[in-house]
Amino acid sequence: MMSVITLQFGQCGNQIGHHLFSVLSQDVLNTNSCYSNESKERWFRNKPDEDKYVARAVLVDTEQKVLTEVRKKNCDIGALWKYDETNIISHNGGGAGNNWAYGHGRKGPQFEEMFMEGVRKEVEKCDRLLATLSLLSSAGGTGSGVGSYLMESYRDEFPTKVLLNALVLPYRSGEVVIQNYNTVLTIANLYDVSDMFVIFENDNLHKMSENLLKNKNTDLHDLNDLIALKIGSLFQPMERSEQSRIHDIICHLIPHPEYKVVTIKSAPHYPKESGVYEASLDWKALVTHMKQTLRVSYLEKEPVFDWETKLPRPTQNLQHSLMQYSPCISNFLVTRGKCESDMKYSLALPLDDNDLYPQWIPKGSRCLHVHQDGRFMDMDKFISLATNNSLVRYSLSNIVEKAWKTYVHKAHLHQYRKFGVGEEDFLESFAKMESVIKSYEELK
Ligand SMILES: Nc1nc2c(ncn2[C@@H]2O[C@H](COP(=O)(O)OP(=O)(O)O)[C@@H](O)[C@H]2O)c(=O)[nH]1
Ligand SMILES: [Mg+2]
Repeated sequence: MMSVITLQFGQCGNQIGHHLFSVLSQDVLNTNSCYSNESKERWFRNKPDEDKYVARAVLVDTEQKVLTEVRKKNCDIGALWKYDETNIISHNGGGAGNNWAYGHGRKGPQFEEMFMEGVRKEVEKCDRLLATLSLLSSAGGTGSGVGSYLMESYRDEFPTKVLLNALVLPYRSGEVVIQNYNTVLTIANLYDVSDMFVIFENDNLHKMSENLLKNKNTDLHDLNDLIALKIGSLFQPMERSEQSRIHDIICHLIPHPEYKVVTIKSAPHYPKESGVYEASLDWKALVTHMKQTLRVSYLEKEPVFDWETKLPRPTQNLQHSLMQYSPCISNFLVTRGKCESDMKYSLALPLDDNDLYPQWIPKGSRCLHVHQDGRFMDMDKFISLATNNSLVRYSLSNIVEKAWKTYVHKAHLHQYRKFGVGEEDFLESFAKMESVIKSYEELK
């Protein structure tokens, strides 16, 4: 059986990690789902003499706050799982100052030995290591800077293992200015080290939480619930399906190393209290809804509207002449929940349409669909679409443009120079980002 090791970096990474393992454990540990054995083995280790499953995870933070909470939750008597205390790695050094350079140049090296020790121990405890999944935000200093540094160390020691990054992009407004610098440096430095990025945008998640879950006081934990569901629905094993092997998901989604950025669309999301809602939806409506999320406006070729923040509607016909889609490299559709078998095989067909892909993408490598009759998180139906497509360029170029505007005024650069990140490093990172954005722009 094959396993995944999760790496949690900084406040965001560690908070998401806790939500993720809670979702995964809820999904399988107390039910007899068809993939529970495989799933337990994938995410947890279980020693018979221990009372709880132990997450295959290594946690790193430069601050104590989040890890202290994690340690506290580790002692919850009712919990089904916990972290290995020796894999919780922190320093009393007071944060990374929301500065990629400080995290990368100063703090990263301090953590390296303990971190790699933890990772090696986890690798030894896997029958076979399937992939490593790291969780972090790009905007702070620990996840971004320390995380980048440590993933480079990981890559040096394990050059052939699959490395996935789940990366949270900051809110577009209202946060610190240098978040854009940090994001550029993080993505640029991790691009060649990683096999795939799964990008999460706090703005989109926030809207989903407000519009769909009716959370008027949406906070980061609500966003993390959504992130955990998305990651879980994509990476939980599938019953008897070779394609649920993470390696195959990545081979399909990332056919070319220039295009490594994936987002996960998912539905339905609705307030916990209103269980009636889901029953009215059929699979076709959900697939249509997924396709809608790839729409761009006909003239501006920009995203029309974030369809993911709208409720899917019972079966609707798309008016083809008025629609245009953002060009895709590849799509991976996962459906979990009961479905009649004659329908199962044709479900993903709308996502194979010519109008979604540049001509040079062969028909057979467009949309891969895997289906699982068993429920995910006890939901009647759950659909998720991991999509490698041109829409990401809007988010990436928004960040790069803002970073560049600050950069030409030489604002805040001394804070980076102090820790060894100079003009050349910045220019190299900008160039890397520009080339990624350009590749996505050129998809037609
Ligand atoms: N979705 C989400 N975003 C977070 C969370 N915590 C922090 N962030 C975002 O992450 C960025 C700050 O990074 P943070 O993880 O706090 O910094 P670090 O501890 O230095 O890595 C900001 O853009 C926050 O909006 C979280 O739990 N969930
Ligand atoms: Mg922090």
